[in-house]
Amino acid sequence: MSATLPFHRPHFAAAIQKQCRYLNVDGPEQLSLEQWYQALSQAVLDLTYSETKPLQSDKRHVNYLSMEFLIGRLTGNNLLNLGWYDEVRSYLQQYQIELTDLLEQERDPALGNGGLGRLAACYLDSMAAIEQPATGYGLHYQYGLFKQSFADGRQMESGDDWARSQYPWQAYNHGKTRQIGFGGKSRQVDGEQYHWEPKRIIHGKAYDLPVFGYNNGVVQPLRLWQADNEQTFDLADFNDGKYLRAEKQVVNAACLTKVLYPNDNHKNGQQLRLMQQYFHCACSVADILDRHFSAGHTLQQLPEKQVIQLNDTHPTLAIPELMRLLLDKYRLSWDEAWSICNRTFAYTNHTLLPEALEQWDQRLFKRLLPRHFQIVDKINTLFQRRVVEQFGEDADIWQKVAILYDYRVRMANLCVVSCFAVNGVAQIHSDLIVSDLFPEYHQLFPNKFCNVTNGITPRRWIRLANPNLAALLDRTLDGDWTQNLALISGVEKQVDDGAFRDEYRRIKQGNKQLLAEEIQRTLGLQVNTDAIFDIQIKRFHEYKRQHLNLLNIIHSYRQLKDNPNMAYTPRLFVFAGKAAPGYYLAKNIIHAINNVAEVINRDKSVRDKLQVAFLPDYRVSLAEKIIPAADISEQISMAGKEASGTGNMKLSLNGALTLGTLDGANVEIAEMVGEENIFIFGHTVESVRALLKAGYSPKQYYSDNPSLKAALDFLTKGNVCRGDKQMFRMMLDSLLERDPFLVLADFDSYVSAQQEVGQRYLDQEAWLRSAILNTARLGAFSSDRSIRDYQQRIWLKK
Ligand code: 26V
Repeated sequence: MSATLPFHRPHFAAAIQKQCRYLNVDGPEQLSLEQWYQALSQAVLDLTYSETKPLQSDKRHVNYLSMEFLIGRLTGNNLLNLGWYDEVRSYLQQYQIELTDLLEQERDPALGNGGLGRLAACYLDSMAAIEQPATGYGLHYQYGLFKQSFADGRQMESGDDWARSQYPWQAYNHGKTRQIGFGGKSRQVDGEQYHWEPKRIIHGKAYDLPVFGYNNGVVQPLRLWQADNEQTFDLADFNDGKYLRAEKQVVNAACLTKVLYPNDNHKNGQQLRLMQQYFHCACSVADILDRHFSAGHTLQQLPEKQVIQLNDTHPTLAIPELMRLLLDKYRLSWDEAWSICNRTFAYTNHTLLPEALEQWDQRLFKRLLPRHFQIVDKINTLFQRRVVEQFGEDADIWQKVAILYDYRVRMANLCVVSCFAVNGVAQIHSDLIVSDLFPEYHQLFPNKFCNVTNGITPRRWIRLANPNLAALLDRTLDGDWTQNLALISGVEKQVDDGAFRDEYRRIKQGNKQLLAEEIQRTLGLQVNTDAIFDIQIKRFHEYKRQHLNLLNIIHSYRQLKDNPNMAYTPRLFVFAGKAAPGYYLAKNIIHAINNVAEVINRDKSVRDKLQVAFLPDYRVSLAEKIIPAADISEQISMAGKEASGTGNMKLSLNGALTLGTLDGANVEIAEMVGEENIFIFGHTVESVRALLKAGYSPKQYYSDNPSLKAALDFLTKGNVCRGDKQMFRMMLDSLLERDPFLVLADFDSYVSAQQEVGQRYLDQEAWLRSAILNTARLGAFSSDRSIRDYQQRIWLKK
């Protein structure tokens, strides 16, 4: 174990004083809150710069390649991991500065879409914590995910120029600039030897962010590549006198990392996206080789010293890029190069949705990356021989497993063929990968496939987000649960202890009060903090079924209107989440929720019983405010569609009871917490299959179920649609004509489960017990455990 970094108050004071000089103020007393934040984070960087050290270890170095890292705000997290949080808080008190207010000044870089990006950030935290040497490689987007606001209930998007004002946690790394080629030709030089002559070159500049390990003095980099417009003139065009065309390409180069693609679980065939992917891979692979050689290792040692973990198929081009370098630059034979690649790359699959599986147009691919195309073509041809050996000449099988097919390059297939390991992100998902997505591959390579269930870092998701719960755990448990979350099972012994129960209840109530204040500030809505806080926070997607939640809300509202004296446990429904700007149906659902919310929240007759709050601009820092306040965690995807989910883990660990389907990690959460402490409803993977096979007719459900009919019809009546019956047509047509995610088929079961939730909440003592048991039994969902699984099941294999 490395040692923790001591905190020297005088050194710290001096570092702040130095920042005051940079900021042109006389002393700390004169700093504004924003300046305090700048001074504090810079001071921490200065003080840690020479003190922390990269890990010295014989372990294989993990190169985690991801197009997305949703890192969240860093200052609080870094202070916490350094063990300086309390000292800095007390230091600030002499200036009447509240550390939490200061931390609110920080931007929350949105360099990812959702679960996949946040998972990458949790994994960096865990690798530093458990001393797994690692480098994160990503892109330095100028604009992160758009900011969301609402206008008349509709989603509005605006740009998020996150690093425009000074962002203290990144450092430009001068020595690491790369030159990346695009286009041009691949020429045969002699015999089997090829040489790629790109048409143009784009520079990749490295920005490093520090990832501190928890209490161990470790720091390792998250390296983000930014495209640069220096020297990007197409020289040939320039000399031809086509000056303007040459200049246009300067603009293009600067565009390359301009913006994060805002799609999530949906494919996007644009050239710029493919260029981003190659740029990310080429910069990262070159950097990995540099580091490997600097450590004195040989090419043959690459698989023994390095592993390249691909976060979904987005960084797949790293495979042909490494092949190209091994073949063309280092002059290895095909077999030698292939053997190295084959033992270096591992692939994590994050979705089964067919529309999210990446495929590139072959002509586009070839035009942009001619040499890489040749390499992929050869991998495909050699693989075809293998398939014929195993299955004979079978066109149906080839159609499924081919890498090149129908003028498309299929990235997932390239990954499975080239990597030594393929993993899913929850047990049910990994099983479905083998049984539904890649059964033929499983026959060919039975040992490649495994499961690593996702996890979340307890540092951010308890210690930082829920400090009062953290303090209670500190007092209750022996040993540091922050680095060994398995210890949290010790809470189970306290479940009947009066003092512990009172404290746990008080903390939840306090967190609900804080969220109520946030809702009041952002929406001007005063909410009832005795209500059940029922939370659905995630990207908007049909398969996640926010509209199922909405239909139950409408159903409850109608019942309350018809029967004002009926027994109903007060509810606050909270939503947060963004829809991809081009995903009109998802935006239509957002609009519907906002309009229904407005009607309900304005209706005095249901006030204090039913309220709906849709908080705009969901992001990591907002999640930290919502999650500790949750009573119910909505995880209601159609079974088989949500690969894992990670919000489900955060909510349950913080004492929310899950209301969910048997999908993704919900299945494992149910096993851990026990069926008395979770609400499971709806079709299962098997019954979904049977229903679809028998022929599913949503209209039938509509006509047979008067409550469902009334709930759907509500959306075309009165104030909700402001007299415009067409307003929610897109959503209604989809539900009534196709309903691809069985919303109507699960309506009854969901409504019953919601009624049971209301009943159970009336017994406050039993509810509290369940909440405590959720916290106590979720230790296995720490991302430290996930990383250890990766070590044992994947990174130790070669
Ligand atoms: C796909 C695409 C397609 C091309 C355009 C840009 C883009 C961006 C992201 C994606 C990712 C789709 C896969 C994904 O995010 N999966 C989620 O991964 C989480 C972490 O494993 C998991 O918890 C969620 O269940 C799963 O939906």
